[in-house]
Amino acid sequence: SLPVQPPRLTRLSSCTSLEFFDTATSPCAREAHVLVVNTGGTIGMMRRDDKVLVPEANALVDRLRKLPILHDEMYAQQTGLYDYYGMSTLVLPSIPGYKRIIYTILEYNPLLDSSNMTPEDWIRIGKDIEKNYQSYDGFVILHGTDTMSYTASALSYMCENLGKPVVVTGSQVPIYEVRNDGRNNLLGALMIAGQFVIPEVSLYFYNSLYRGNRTTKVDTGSFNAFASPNLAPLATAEVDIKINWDTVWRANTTAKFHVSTELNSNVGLLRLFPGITAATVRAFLQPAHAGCCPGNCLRGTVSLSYATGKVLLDAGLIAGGDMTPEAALTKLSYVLALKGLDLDAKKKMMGTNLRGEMAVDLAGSKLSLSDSRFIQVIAKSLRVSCKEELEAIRDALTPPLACAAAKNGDIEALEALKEMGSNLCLGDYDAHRYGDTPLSNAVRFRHKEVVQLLRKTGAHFTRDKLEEAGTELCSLAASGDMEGLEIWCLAGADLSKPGYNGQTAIQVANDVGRAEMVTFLARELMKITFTATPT
Ligand code: ASN
Repeated sequence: SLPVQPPRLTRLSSCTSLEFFDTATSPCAREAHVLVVNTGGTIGMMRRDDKVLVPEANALVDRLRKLPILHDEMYAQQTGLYDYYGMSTLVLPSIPGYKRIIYTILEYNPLLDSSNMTPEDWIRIGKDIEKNYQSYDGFVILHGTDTMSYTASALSYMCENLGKPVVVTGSQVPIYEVRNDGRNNLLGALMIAGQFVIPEVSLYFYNSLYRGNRTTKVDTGSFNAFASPNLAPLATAEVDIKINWDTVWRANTTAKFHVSTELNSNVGLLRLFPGITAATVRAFLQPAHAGCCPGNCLRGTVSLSYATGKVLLDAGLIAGGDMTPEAALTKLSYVLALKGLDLDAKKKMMGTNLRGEMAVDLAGSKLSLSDSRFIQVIAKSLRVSCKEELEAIRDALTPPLACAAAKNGDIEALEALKEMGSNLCLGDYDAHRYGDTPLSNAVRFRHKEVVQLLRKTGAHFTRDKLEEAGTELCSLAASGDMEGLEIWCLAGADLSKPGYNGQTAIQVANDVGRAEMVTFLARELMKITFTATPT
């Protein structure tokens, strides 16, 4: 049950530092914010009198608000949720051991049955993720099941250097019906997107989280509609949520997140069958010029050890390994559209594992997270060997190391930590006392480049910290500290946020006659006005 507390705004304006309130009973110190993009699908459909299912516009938020397992109205009221985020935002009830998951719904118009979706729709989703990337901890895409695996596969390639979870989900029965799978699917997807750093495009369905580009729809009549034939689930949500951390795919770079929105539409799927003629194949390949061969079986890989396979390879076919047809098709579309690569490089890419869509020959060089040398050295010196212990060490060590690196302005150390798969948004071991995160340390110790690096990898301040920032901004304005204001601004602070006495930084700067600072603040405020946020 929710600890009784005064509304957020009163509480924040009556104290100036996080240390003043009891964080053990302050759930808002532990909130995660997820953006839910509602593209359509059965999950939000209504059954007409003639039993036909049709999408229903502008209904989901209000309907979810009335479902206590998906929304906690009391918490929303007590914390001023709507004042802060608007009426499209909801909050999950408290789940022991979890952050409070706040979610904002962005609904598409028109809502689509996924069998009517095209690559244009994938691009739209990708753009919305990119536009909102810095403001959210994770993303849930509500989508129809018919083409969900195609969308998840396409997004997995389009999202380059992804550092946050993108979970695609939907349902077989509308969320408003008495017996339905939508509530569980949405709830599970939200919990995973808000609580865990699984920086992949994944697909959550019927208690399992799969890598999106490994899935295929296998059943229209079962709640268990998807299979991932060649890769075990990334997570299972039974009595406990168990994450298979060693399987989780991570971009091993600190490069900026980017969504590639170029896709080549001259691609197609041709199923080889006994008796198919050369003329059929030739006619099919006319416009496309490219062929990649995923297996015809659900499970397993294309075998190159047969004479027939060899003939196809000699004819220019690229073996698709254990990719699903959905993963192979969308990969072809993505790779062919890449700029600055010749055809040979593109062919090579088709046979390379880009986002965990195909098994790799580990005789090669790629190291997995648990092989990371640093962790091994530590593990050896501490005499641990099993996977769980290694993970525990990594999870315990990397947040304080990241905080220390941010404090010292050590960009190289941060890059190394990111390459190990650490989440640079996480707080220090004592975050619950001081609220330290790498980003807050970088701001406090004024390391501009570190702030930029952290923002690039998606780090952001919590709502509390941003609320609190108003007072800090005013005091910086009063003391004429331009550098301080700049760094807060880089870190994502809202310059229009008032301080404890209701004045904003620009008013303070004006009152004390700092003309240069007023100009600076006015310019920055203008920029913010033009940055779109979803409502
Ligand atoms: N026809 C629906 C869709 O793909 C099926 C579903 O969502 N269960 O949009």
